Amino acid sequence: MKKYTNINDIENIKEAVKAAIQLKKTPHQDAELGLHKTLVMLFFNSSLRTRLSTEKAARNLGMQVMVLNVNDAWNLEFEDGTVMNLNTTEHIKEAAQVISQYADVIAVRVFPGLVDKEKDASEFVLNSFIKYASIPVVNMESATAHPLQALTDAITIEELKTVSKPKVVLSWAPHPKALPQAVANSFIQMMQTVDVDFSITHPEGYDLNPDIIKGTPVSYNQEEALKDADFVYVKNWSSYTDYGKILSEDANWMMTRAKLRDAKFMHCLPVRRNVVVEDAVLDSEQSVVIQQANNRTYAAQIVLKQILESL
Ligand code: AN0
Ligand code: CP
Repeated sequence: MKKYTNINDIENIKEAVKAAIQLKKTPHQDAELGLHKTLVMLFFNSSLRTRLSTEKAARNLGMQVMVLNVNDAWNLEFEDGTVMNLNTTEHIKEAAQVISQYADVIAVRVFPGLVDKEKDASEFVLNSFIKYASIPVVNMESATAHPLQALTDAITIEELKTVSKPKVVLSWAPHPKALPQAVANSFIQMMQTVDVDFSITHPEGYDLNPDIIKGTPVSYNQEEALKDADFVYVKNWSSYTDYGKILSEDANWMMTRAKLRDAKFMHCLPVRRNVVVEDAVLDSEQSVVIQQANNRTYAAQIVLKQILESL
């Protein structure tokens, strides 16, 4: 694999999910593969899981890891041909090439601004790294996608399912801050790829990019959508149509034990307790959020492994 910027970069997702479940049993089986290879992780935004699990995965493969919080480096310019006499100090052209001298793989986390829809959709930061770096690029959550999380979620569902084709529902939840659509987008694409009965529920005004939704059923009636669900994946996102806006903070959309019934509760974390989901769910046996977080390591490890094999 030459890059991992969206889930389609994985040639065979079913095989990758299986391989990740196997890696979980023998995480050090490829401890030599990454010897003398370096992963540089660049963070434009906060992270707990992605940062630690990706580093852990790289170390399991014998790699060296360097982490740079981009706010500690020079202010980057992304526009071509700009007169850089304002706040930006270094152009992405140099920065990406320089990082490529020190690393064998570069991973980037960069959230959307949620102001300019076209600009966010262009993935200008991630794509600039792809354009100017001479090494493989891994997406650690970009403006529109979080493919490491989606792979994790597929692994978790595969491990925990008790029927061959489980019913999976993505349910919107309220949140006081405007959040990206990235996690939802990648989860939807992943659920469209694996063998599940998948649907989405959210309030009116929260319809996601139709190019991602495609034929997936969407209901504005949460109660109806959740009927007989095996897995309920809860996530907030800000409006896509009224771009970046919070249109509803309706607490009725919070996930509760009563609504969840017998389903497993999934969330990528971090999660706001008693806003997105009530304590009684998170603290119950039905919550699988910690298993999900654990699987982040093996999702990252299978991705890095396939990239190292292609170097
Ligand atoms: C981010 C988001 O919703 O995309 C990161 C989730 C992994 N969440 C927050 O900023 C709270
Ligand atoms: N789920 C996830 O990506 O968590 P972090 O933002 O903490 O990395």
